[in-house]
Amino acid sequence: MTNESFKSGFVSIIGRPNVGKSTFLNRVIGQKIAIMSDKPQTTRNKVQGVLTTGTSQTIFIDTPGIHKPKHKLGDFMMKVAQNTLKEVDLILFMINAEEGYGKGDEFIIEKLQNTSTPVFLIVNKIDKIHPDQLLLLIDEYRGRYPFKEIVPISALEGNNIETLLAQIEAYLPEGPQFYPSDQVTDHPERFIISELIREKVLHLTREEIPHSIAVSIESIKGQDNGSVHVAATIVVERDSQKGIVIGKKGSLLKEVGKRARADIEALLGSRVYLELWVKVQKDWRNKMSQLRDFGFKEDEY
Ligand SMILES: Nc1nc2c(ncn2[C@@H]2O[C@H](COP(=O)(O)OP(=O)(O)OP(=O)(O)O)[C@@H](O)[C@H]2O)c(=O)[nH]1
Ligand SMILES: [Mg+2]
Repeated sequence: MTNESFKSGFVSIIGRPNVGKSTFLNRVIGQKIAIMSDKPQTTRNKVQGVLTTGTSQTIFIDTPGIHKPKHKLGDFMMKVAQNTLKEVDLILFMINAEEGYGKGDEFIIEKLQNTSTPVFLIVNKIDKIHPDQLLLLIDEYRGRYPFKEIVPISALEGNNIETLLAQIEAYLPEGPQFYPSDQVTDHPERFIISELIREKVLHLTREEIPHSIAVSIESIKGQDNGSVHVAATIVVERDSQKGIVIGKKGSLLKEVGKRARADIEALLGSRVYLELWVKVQKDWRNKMSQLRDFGFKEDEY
């Protein structure tokens, strides 16, 4: 890059679970790199998405929703979210316009008091509320923290995203292009594939299952005919959960496979043969050794 005024920087997206952080990231990147669901605590690890324009490169960091941890995995998720507050150029604190100010936000604002990084308040899901309600909500938050900008958006419908991107660019420092223009994430395909499979299980199951699963990719092999063979294991905590994930005569697992295969084919741009297994590993969320096996490595963050 010879252009001296090129800007680049890191922007972290934080907020309570389920406010739409991952939906926003995917919308901005224009490709699905972070999984989304209507269940809280969908995102477990940070996901970086890279947006390159003619004048700037922004690396967005999607983080797990901030909540009170109940197990080691939860502790890990909170550390990931909090560590991303350090060494970024801008923080986007996202809230759900439908919910008012709550304890969770209070906790996040406390954390923000310790940083000198500029913070935007992003009011998401404005498609769900009346404009009058929006003004009241903004007033409620404005007094609690010196936000540099307050930007209402709908990540789902795309409202006001371009305006927000322009405001973000204004806050980025001059800097080099860190990633090639066509690279949209720094995550290996392996990770995204395991996440896409996990997302389908989240969508097709209820209650305790979504939080009890992990997906591990055993192998990804290109075939002579140009297709790709993926073998993956869905890990659950109890035998009863294994039964649920497999479903009657294997019906649920089959549906997971069908939906995940379609997404993985879109990601890889080739035909995919997906082989899925289900395995029980008791209480894996509380075992550090198993968390590491599933790629939750603290020292990387
Ligand atoms: N109506 C509406 N729904 C939205 C909007 N943005 C996200 N959602 C929905 O909100 C739910 C949660 O979205 P996610 O993107 O998974 O939320 P998240 O903040 O990443 O959640 P965690 O990873 O659990 O912290 C999904 O069902 C989305 O479709 C929006 O602008 N409007
Ligand atoms: Mg998320």
